[in-house]
Amino acid sequence: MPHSDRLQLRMGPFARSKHLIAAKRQRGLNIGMNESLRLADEHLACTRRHFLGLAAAGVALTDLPLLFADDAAGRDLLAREIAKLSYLTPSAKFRNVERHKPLPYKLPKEDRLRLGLERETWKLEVTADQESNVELRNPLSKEKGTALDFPALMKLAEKHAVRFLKVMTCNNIPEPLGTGLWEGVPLREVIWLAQPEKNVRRLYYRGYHNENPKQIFQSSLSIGRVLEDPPGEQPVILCYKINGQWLPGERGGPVRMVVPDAYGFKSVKWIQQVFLTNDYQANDTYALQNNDIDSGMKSAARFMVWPKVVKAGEAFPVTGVAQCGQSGVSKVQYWLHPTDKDLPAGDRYFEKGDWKDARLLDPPEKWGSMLPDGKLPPGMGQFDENGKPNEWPPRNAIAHWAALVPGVPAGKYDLRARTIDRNGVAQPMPRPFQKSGGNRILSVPIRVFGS
Ligand SMILES: Nc1nc2c(c(=O)[nH]1)N[C@H]1C(S)=C(S)[C@@H](COP(=O)(O)O)O[C@H]1N2
Ligand SMILES: [Mo]
Repeated sequence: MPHSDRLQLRMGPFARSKHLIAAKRQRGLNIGMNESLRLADEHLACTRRHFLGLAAAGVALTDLPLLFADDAAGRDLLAREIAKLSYLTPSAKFRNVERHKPLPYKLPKEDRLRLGLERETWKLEVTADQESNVELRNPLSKEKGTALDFPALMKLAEKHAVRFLKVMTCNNIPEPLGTGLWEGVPLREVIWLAQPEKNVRRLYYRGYHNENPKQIFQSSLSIGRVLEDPPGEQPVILCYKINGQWLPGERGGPVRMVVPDAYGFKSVKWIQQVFLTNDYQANDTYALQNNDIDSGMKSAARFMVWPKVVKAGEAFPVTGVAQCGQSGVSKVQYWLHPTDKDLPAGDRYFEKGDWKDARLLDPPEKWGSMLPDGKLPPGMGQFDENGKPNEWPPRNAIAHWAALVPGVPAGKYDLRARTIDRNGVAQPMPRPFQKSGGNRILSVPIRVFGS
């Protein structure tokens, strides 16, 4: 993360897995966990099922790690937690990336109403960039009384609403911020209301910024990306719901942009203004911070749960999530390497490691307790009419993975994980530069003791 981001980022409340804390306390467990990932609870439900399945199939799991133990206490604890768990991250558990002071959603309600930060008063303007020669027949503006309001957006939603899964990831933060089921109206429907005629190459857009130019956070897209979606890709949307509920203020509500194939900075929250321009250059806030603002999502494996300490010769479980970028994910691999043994020389991207296949877990049966019966609604992008994913994992979303690592002699080890995309290319290739999305191969330390 660049220095400037570190200063500006404000994190959501530290939402560590209650289940893990309880399990740790109860059993004196010493497990590692990716504290910044808000997917922990959801994840445990999926992966535990996998390990119990292995045990049931007769795979010998000596001393199946306590986290996954099937004794009565563990079962109760897990059953209670599993009931709440899902693939989707509850909105309140996302990590927030926001830089406004005060935060728009923390203003008093009467201010939010006055400033268009509530559904009752929200308005979106779609106008021509004054420095450009765009021809627009019907600008949607507050001044002319033609701005789009929430009822008008809902009217469009009746006919055009779309829903899809997307993991929100900041290109400068290795772990995903959260996975949502986002619902909205394709932005192009609103662009067409404004009747652009010619000289339009890009659009740029911004959210509420406390009427302070220094707090403007804006992003841009080519008009082409907004008007047309490549095969298998979802549209750019004006999003008003997450996980079946109205989009809350902390997630960018009442309405935010969601750009399915892009990193988080394109998905501007508290959206209020769109400008059409004939400028051919991007003017994203993130462009000024050395970021590659044209980058599509990358595939990358991240850790969720691993043992910090294991016994020599005993197999142990490790789990994680795989973010599915534009080239998909065909598998996840892990590599356990003794810390004091030299790494292969000149092997910058760990291509010569002794990589072993992990298991990519199937789509969950229950996606989230916030959905009726945990089921996805009908009409999901990325899924067919029977609710089957067109490909797994879906592009721009995630899948859970798990591996049972065979026992090794005592010593200190580094455990690494990586994805292989659908072109057969291993992370962090084909795009290893971090300012287009942090996809470095991560490692966690594991200590193996005694015999
Ligand atoms: N208005 C506004 N929108 C914004 C931001 C912001 O600071 N202000 N941050 C962006 C960045 S950099 C990211 S990574 C995502 C994070 O989305 P989240 O807070 O819903 O997790 O929001 C984007 N949208
Ligand atoms: Mo970001």
